[in-house]
Amino acid sequence: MFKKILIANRGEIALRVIRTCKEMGIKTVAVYSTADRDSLHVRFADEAVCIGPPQSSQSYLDMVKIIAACEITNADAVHPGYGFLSENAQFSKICQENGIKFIGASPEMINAMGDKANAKATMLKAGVPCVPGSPGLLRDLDHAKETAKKIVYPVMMKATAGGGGKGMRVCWDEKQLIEAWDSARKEAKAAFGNDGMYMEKFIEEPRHIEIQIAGDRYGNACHLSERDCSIQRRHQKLVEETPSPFMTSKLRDKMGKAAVKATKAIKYEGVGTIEFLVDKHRNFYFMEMNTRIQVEHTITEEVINYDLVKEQIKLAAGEKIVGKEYFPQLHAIQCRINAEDPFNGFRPCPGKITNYHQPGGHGIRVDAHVYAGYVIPPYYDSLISKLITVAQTREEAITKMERALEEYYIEGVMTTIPFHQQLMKNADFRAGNFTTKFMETFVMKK
Ligand code: MV4
Repeated sequence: MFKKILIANRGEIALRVIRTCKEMGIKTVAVYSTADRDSLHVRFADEAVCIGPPQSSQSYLDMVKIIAACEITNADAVHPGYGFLSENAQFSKICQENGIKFIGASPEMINAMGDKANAKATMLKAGVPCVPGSPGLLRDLDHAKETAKKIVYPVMMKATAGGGGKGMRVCWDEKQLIEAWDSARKEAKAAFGNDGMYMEKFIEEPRHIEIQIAGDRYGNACHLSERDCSIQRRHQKLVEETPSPFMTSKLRDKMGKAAVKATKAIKYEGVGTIEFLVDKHRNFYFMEMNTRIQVEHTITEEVINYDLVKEQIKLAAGEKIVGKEYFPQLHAIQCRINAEDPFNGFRPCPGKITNYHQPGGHGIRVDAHVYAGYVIPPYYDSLISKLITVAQTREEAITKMERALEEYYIEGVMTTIPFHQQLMKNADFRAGNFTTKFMETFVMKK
């Protein structure tokens, strides 16, 4: 097992990883930018190294400084959390070359899954259902037109280097396709330096349901059930829950088997997520694979009573999966509490938290790195905390969430608490009747 892990991240996830390391008897090293000097991850780690000014490019994304911090502190592994360097193939490689275990995917795996057209081809070969579309990249506009006719409009053009919706276009007819061809490629080129495009049938009003998976280096794999992440806005998730209210035991079995098949086909080591689109007929299609621990891993932990970060560290150290069948008996919901103004287009509201009181009691978990007096810096994402409730049923988890939100006091900055309060009262949400389009029509009451 590792003796000392450096956490190449900040905020709640850095603290989350430190907590598990402590329980495992592993020493921890925090790295921080000058903007995060007073952050809790710095205080709770055994050692802390300042790695530069506030801008991510000069601190949390600066690989040279992070490797140097590993060397100074003699850390034998790096946990990248989510975002930042967590899915950076070059960083994974540099760690490898310096004899530091990267607690995440190998460079080859990150590259294979980071190229979406390539990932899709790999999944198709493994027998995982994918959206009908172009086998590989589109050669030119004529090829795109031909392909669209074959799969029948509406179609979606996607950037192979994409993710998060960049370089993605829905086309309802050939005229739109012609327009999209240049604009999508230009957008992809600017964002990723790669304008490779592929095409799929457009799935209307899908649900975003993902399966948590784990694999070990001996070829064993298992799945840990699903998370419904359909409540999102501009590709930012706001609420996640498990089980999905749309799930049936038959569909879970099918999706779970597909996810395990995918994991084994690529010999995946570590924890990861297979994202699926699910249409109204409960057809499901592979969308993307995430080779990191995700923000919403918490709800899975709550319903199966299993520390996923601990599992991740154990798998990275070469331990075997204890493959067991798992059936969720509980229901968990996570609300992301962001420093944003939900009454004004969720605009970020960094600043000082002047007063802070967090909810507690049975079935409530708060993952947060903030406290009264903490200043939310403007340089990073606006996540303040993750509020998770767990109960026997979905109804009880919602009721508990309403109670917890009411108890939650964050003063000094605007937060998404009022949004979550209104969402929990929404009839469609309560009925489990929502797709990824839900937020397009949701309006805040003043
Ligand atoms: C789609 C789709 C409909 N049909 N693919 C959005 C991000 C990227 N990872 C894939 N995305 C989508 N791909 C086909 N063939 C709709 C989306 C989509 C979406 C997916 C999941 C969650 C939220 C979404 C919001 C808008 C579009």
